[in-house]
Amino acid sequence: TQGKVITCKAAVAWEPNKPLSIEDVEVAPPQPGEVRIKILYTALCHTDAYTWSGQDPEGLFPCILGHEAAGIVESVGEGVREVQPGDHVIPCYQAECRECKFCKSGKTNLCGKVRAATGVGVMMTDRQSRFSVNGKPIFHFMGTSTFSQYTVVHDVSVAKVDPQAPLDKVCLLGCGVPTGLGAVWNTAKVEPGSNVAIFGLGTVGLAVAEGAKTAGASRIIGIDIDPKKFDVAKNFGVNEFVNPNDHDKPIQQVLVDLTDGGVDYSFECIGKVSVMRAALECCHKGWGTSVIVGVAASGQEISTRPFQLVTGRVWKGTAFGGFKSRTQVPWLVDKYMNKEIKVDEYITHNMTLLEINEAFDLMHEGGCLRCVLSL
Ligand code: NAD
Ligand code: AHE
Ligand code: ZN
Repeated sequence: TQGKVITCKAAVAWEPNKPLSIEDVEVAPPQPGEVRIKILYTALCHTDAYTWSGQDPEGLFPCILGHEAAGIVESVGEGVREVQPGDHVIPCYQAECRECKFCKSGKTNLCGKVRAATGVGVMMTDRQSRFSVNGKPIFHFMGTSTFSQYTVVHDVSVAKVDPQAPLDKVCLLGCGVPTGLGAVWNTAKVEPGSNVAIFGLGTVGLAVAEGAKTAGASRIIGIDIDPKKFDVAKNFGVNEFVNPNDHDKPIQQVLVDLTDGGVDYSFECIGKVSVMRAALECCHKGWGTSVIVGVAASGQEISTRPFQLVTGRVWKGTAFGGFKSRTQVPWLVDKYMNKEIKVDEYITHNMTLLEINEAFDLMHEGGCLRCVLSL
C-alpha cells in the first residue's frame, strides 16, 4: 500500500449535528514529514461532540472527527525518522516539535509547528487535505482525524509507544486521562494535604480525581448534577460529593461553607462558563487556584469580580494537561503497563466504527465514561 491511495471506511461529519455517515474515503499517501497510520481503536471525547455540534469556532465541515486513538504506522513520508512502518503509535493533537519557541521555552506544552494548519483542517506542506470522498476533499480535525481506518498526521504529532501495550486500552492516553492527570500534576501542582474540588465527573474529571489522590490530596470533592457519577467516582479517589441541585445556595457558597473558606485547588471539567466562575469563587482567599479544563462554546466568555484575583485567587487553564506529547505519552503508557495509573476503569463501552452514532448517543445519556470503537 506504500505510496498508494488507500480506500477505507471513515465516519464523515458532512454538516453540524447531522448523523455521522460511514463512507468509503480515499486517503492519500503521506507527504514529506507525514505519517499514515492504520487506526485500530478510537475513543470518543466530549470535544468531538462539541465540534460536531457546530459550536467550535474552528469547526469545519465536512470533516473526519476523532482525536483519542491508537494504531500502527502504515507508511511514512520523506524525512520521517522517528517512526517507521509497524510501530505502535498514539496520534497527538497537541504536537511537540522540540524546535519552535514554544517547545524550547520550557514553559508550555503547546507547540507552534503545525498548529496553523491543524486549526484549518489541512496538512502543513501543501495546505491540502489527505482525505477525499469521490474527489471531494474532507477536512482533517485537530491534526488527528481518528474516526477513519487510516489517517495522515504530521510526524511531530505521533508518539511511539511500547508495542506490548494493549491498543484498545492505551488509546485513552491520547486525550482525556492525561488531561486530567496533568491538570493536577503539571498545571496546578497539587501538594499533599490539599483540598480539591472537581466540577464534572466525566473521564476528565475522574482523571483529575485520580491525579489528586496520587498527589496526596486530603479532601477530593466531586460536583456533578448526575448522581449516577458518584458511585463510580469513589473508585477514582473522590471522597465527598455535592450535587448542585440539592442546594438552594450558589454552589460556590456551598463549597466555601464546607471547607472553612474555600478549596486550595478547583478544576472545571465541563465546559460551562457559569461553572468556571463558581470554580474560581470556591477557591480559598490568598492562594486558591482554579484550573479551566472544559472547553466552552464559541461566543462564551468568563467573568468574575476582579477582587477575586486581587485577593489572591489564581485562574489558570490547561491543554492536554500540560504534557509534552511525544515525550510523555510513551511515559504514560509505561506507567499504565506498570499499573501506576488507571486506564481500563474509564472504558464503560466497546463498539465498532459502524455504531459510532449510537456511541455518541450513549455519551449524552450519562451512563458512559469512555466508549472505545474498534475500526
Ligand atoms: P463528559 O461529558 O464525559 O463529562 C462532563 C460531566 O459534567 C458529566 O458527568 C456531566 O454530568 C457533568 N455536568 C454537566 N453540567 C454540569 C453542571 N452544571 N454542574 C456539574 N456537573 C455538570 O466530558 P469529558 O469527556 O470528561 O470532558 C470534559 C470537558 O473537558 C469537555 O468540555 C471537554 O471538551 C474538555 N476537554 C478539555 C481538554 C483540554 O485539553 N483542555 C481535554 C479533553 C477534554
Ligand atoms: N477549537 C476550540 C478549542 C478547543 C480546545 O481548547 N481544545 C483543547 C483540547 S480539547 C481535547 O479534548 C486544546 O488543546 N486546546 C489548545 C489548542 O491549541 O487547541 C475553540 O473553541 O476554538
Ligand atoms: Zn479530547
